[in-house]
Amino acid sequence: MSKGEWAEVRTLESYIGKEQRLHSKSRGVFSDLLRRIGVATKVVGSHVKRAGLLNRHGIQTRMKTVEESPGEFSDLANNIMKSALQWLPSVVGLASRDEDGVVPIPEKKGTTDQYIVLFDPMDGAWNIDTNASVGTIFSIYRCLSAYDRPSYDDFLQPGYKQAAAGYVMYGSSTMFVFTTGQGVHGFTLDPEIGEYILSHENILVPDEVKCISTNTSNSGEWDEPTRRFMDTIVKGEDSRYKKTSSRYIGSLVADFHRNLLYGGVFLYPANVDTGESKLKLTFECAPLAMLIEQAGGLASTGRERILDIRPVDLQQHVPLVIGNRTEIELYEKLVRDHDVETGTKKPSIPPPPSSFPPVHS
Ligand code: FDP
Repeated sequence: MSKGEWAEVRTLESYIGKEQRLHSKSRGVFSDLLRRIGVATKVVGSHVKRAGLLNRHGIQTRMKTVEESPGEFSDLANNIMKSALQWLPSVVGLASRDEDGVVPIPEKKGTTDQYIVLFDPMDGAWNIDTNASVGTIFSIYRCLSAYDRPSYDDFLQPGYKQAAAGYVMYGSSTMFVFTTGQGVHGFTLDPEIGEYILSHENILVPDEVKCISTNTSNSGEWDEPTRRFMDTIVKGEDSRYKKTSSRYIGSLVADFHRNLLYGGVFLYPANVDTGESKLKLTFECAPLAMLIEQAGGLASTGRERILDIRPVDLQQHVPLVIGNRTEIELYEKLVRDHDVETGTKKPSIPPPPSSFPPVHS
């Protein structure tokens, strides 16, 4: 490699370092945390690559257990993430999609820069045995409590307070995609040298709807606005949707990632009878909402901006419609119109906060 070519190579390590240097008061604590997530996901990714050989049958274990209990492979990823993060002095709170409550971790004394990390260790685990892409999602908040132990409320902050969010997709390549509120950047793992290399800087969702992604076998449970929305995109006359294709992997990270790069909408709407969706606000929806907004798109329940929702429970489920701004606004309009028609008009969507809080301590 020539000197010029080397100058072009930017690793996750060097990128984080560069971002850190922009903050004169930064002590590198936040950067260390991001780096640690990078290392942990390399370990998870190396196991995913050998999943077929390790006899860790995510799907089979899952099918033996109740629907929401994690499979063996999810357990492995969960343990790797916990081991990697629990000893960091800055991590005072940890929560995993696969565990009830918060994860017990060693008490940290006297650290000034304290963070809460929430993660979904193995999203889309049902896909593992078919070699389809899966992912790890993470979300980082500042701990607001003045004591060394965070309170439960520290874990229940609205998504707009996230200091950073991201995911790692274990697909044909392994990609680390994250935002600290300064755009969305993607790094591809070079397996030869074991480094994440900057491959997608400042990702912006294209203003076209290449893909519409939802589990259509749930269509019998959709509400009226969701039906109208899907009809507009799938059957409608609007030239904007002439080239739209239906694409659904059933692995949120993979469906989101594809739509982020190509343009499109992912929906997991509420079941009309229960009002509930499968996806979890804190572990799945809020981090992806921060990413999509940073990439120029939107994420909503239809009635509320995802990032404005203050969770009431760590494992809370919310409907999610996420992707291109124009289509999410259309979905919200259809919901509003329907609420007016049926006389159940809900409060209007609150304006977004001006910005994400600054990070880098
Ligand atoms: P999984 O259960 O395999 O972990 O929320 C978890 C999730 O996958 C998402 O990754 C995925 O988008 C969704 O569930 C798929 O749910 P359906 O099978 O109901 O479509």
